[in-house]
Amino acid sequence: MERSLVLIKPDAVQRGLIGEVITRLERRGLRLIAAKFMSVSKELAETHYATHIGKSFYEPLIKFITAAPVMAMVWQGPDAITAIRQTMGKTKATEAAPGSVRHDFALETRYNLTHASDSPESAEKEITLWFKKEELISWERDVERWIYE
Ligand code: 3AN
Repeated sequence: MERSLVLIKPDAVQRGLIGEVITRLERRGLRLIAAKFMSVSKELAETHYATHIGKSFYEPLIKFITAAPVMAMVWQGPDAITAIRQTMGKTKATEAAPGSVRHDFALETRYNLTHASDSPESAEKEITLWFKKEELISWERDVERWIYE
């Protein structure tokens, strides 16, 4: 079973797309195990995007992610990292598959609505960065037996 950090970023929050993104992940069959609506400090933003330091879009990206609240979540499921990134669509909105969140609601890369972990290793790092251990809820979603074994 895999887990992924998912951020509904300031653009999606401002545009009223929190419910839309959560609905898609729930309907896909994934299990929500943590969620908090929060402001992002500069320090948290810089740690989260540390791999992008020095890139042309880094400074605007930090400004963007700290400009308004985000909905931070952890979702779990089989192959969750690939499944969630597929539901979100490719980073560049104009290359995202039809039916994905970024295809359906985004046009530009900076305003691409969501973040989702890109590997099990970064997922574990990101989950530890954004959530305390006790904020992760252990529960059974009964319908899962009709979605996967
Ligand atoms: P993803 O969020 O799909 O994993 P990353 O990790 O390559 O993509 O990029 C992190 C974030 O940085 C993106 N979600 C986007 O907001 C921003 N970003 C990436 N590439 C660009 C770019 N070429 N121009 C502007 N913003 C970018």
